[in-house]
Amino acid sequence: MIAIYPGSFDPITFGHLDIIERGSRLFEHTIVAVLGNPNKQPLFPVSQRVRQIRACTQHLPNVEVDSFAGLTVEYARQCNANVLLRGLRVLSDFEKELQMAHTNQTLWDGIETVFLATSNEYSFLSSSVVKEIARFGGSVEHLTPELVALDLYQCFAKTPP
Ligand code: COD
Repeated sequence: MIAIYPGSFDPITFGHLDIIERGSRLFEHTIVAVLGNPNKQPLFPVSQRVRQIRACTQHLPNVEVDSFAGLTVEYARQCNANVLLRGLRVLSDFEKELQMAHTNQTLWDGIETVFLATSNEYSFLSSSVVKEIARFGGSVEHLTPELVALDLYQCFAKTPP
């Protein structure tokens, strides 16, 4: 079974990576799909986010990293994937994710959304938190892979600790 793990990943964190690693044990093939959203102003361009995720998932042979535009279900259909993998952290995630899963089902009834509960140690972690800490000069190596931390320091002109 092929699963798509769609998201913004701006940037990837250890929370995302945990979901990817656990998903790779459940599905034959997992495609991490980075959305190029024209309505959002990301910190990192799509190509850089794809490079970051590829570098962090090299140890997972059944994981592929790609980018897409438009509807997630259309991209899933093109990839012959019928699972959308998503992560849940807090109650507010659940509300948003359930609405998204129901919307996607109305668009294509061949898709199922599978939710993985966050690992305890990453329940507070989001891309926004990581960016905010880096923006104000804090260290983020405990929250995101080293190469991403270095990209963040460069972005916010901080000398690595
Ligand atoms: N632990 C566990 N899971 C986590 C963690 C963590 N610490 N951090 C993030 N996650 C999960 C999120 O809950 C989410 O499931 C996933 O990882 C990706 O998170 P983000 O924030 O990088 O990406 P999102 O949620 O912004 O991605 C939204 C999409 C791009 C998937 C969505 O907007 C989309 O499908 N857009 C395309 C247009 C479309 O098809 N619209 C119709 C459906 S609404």
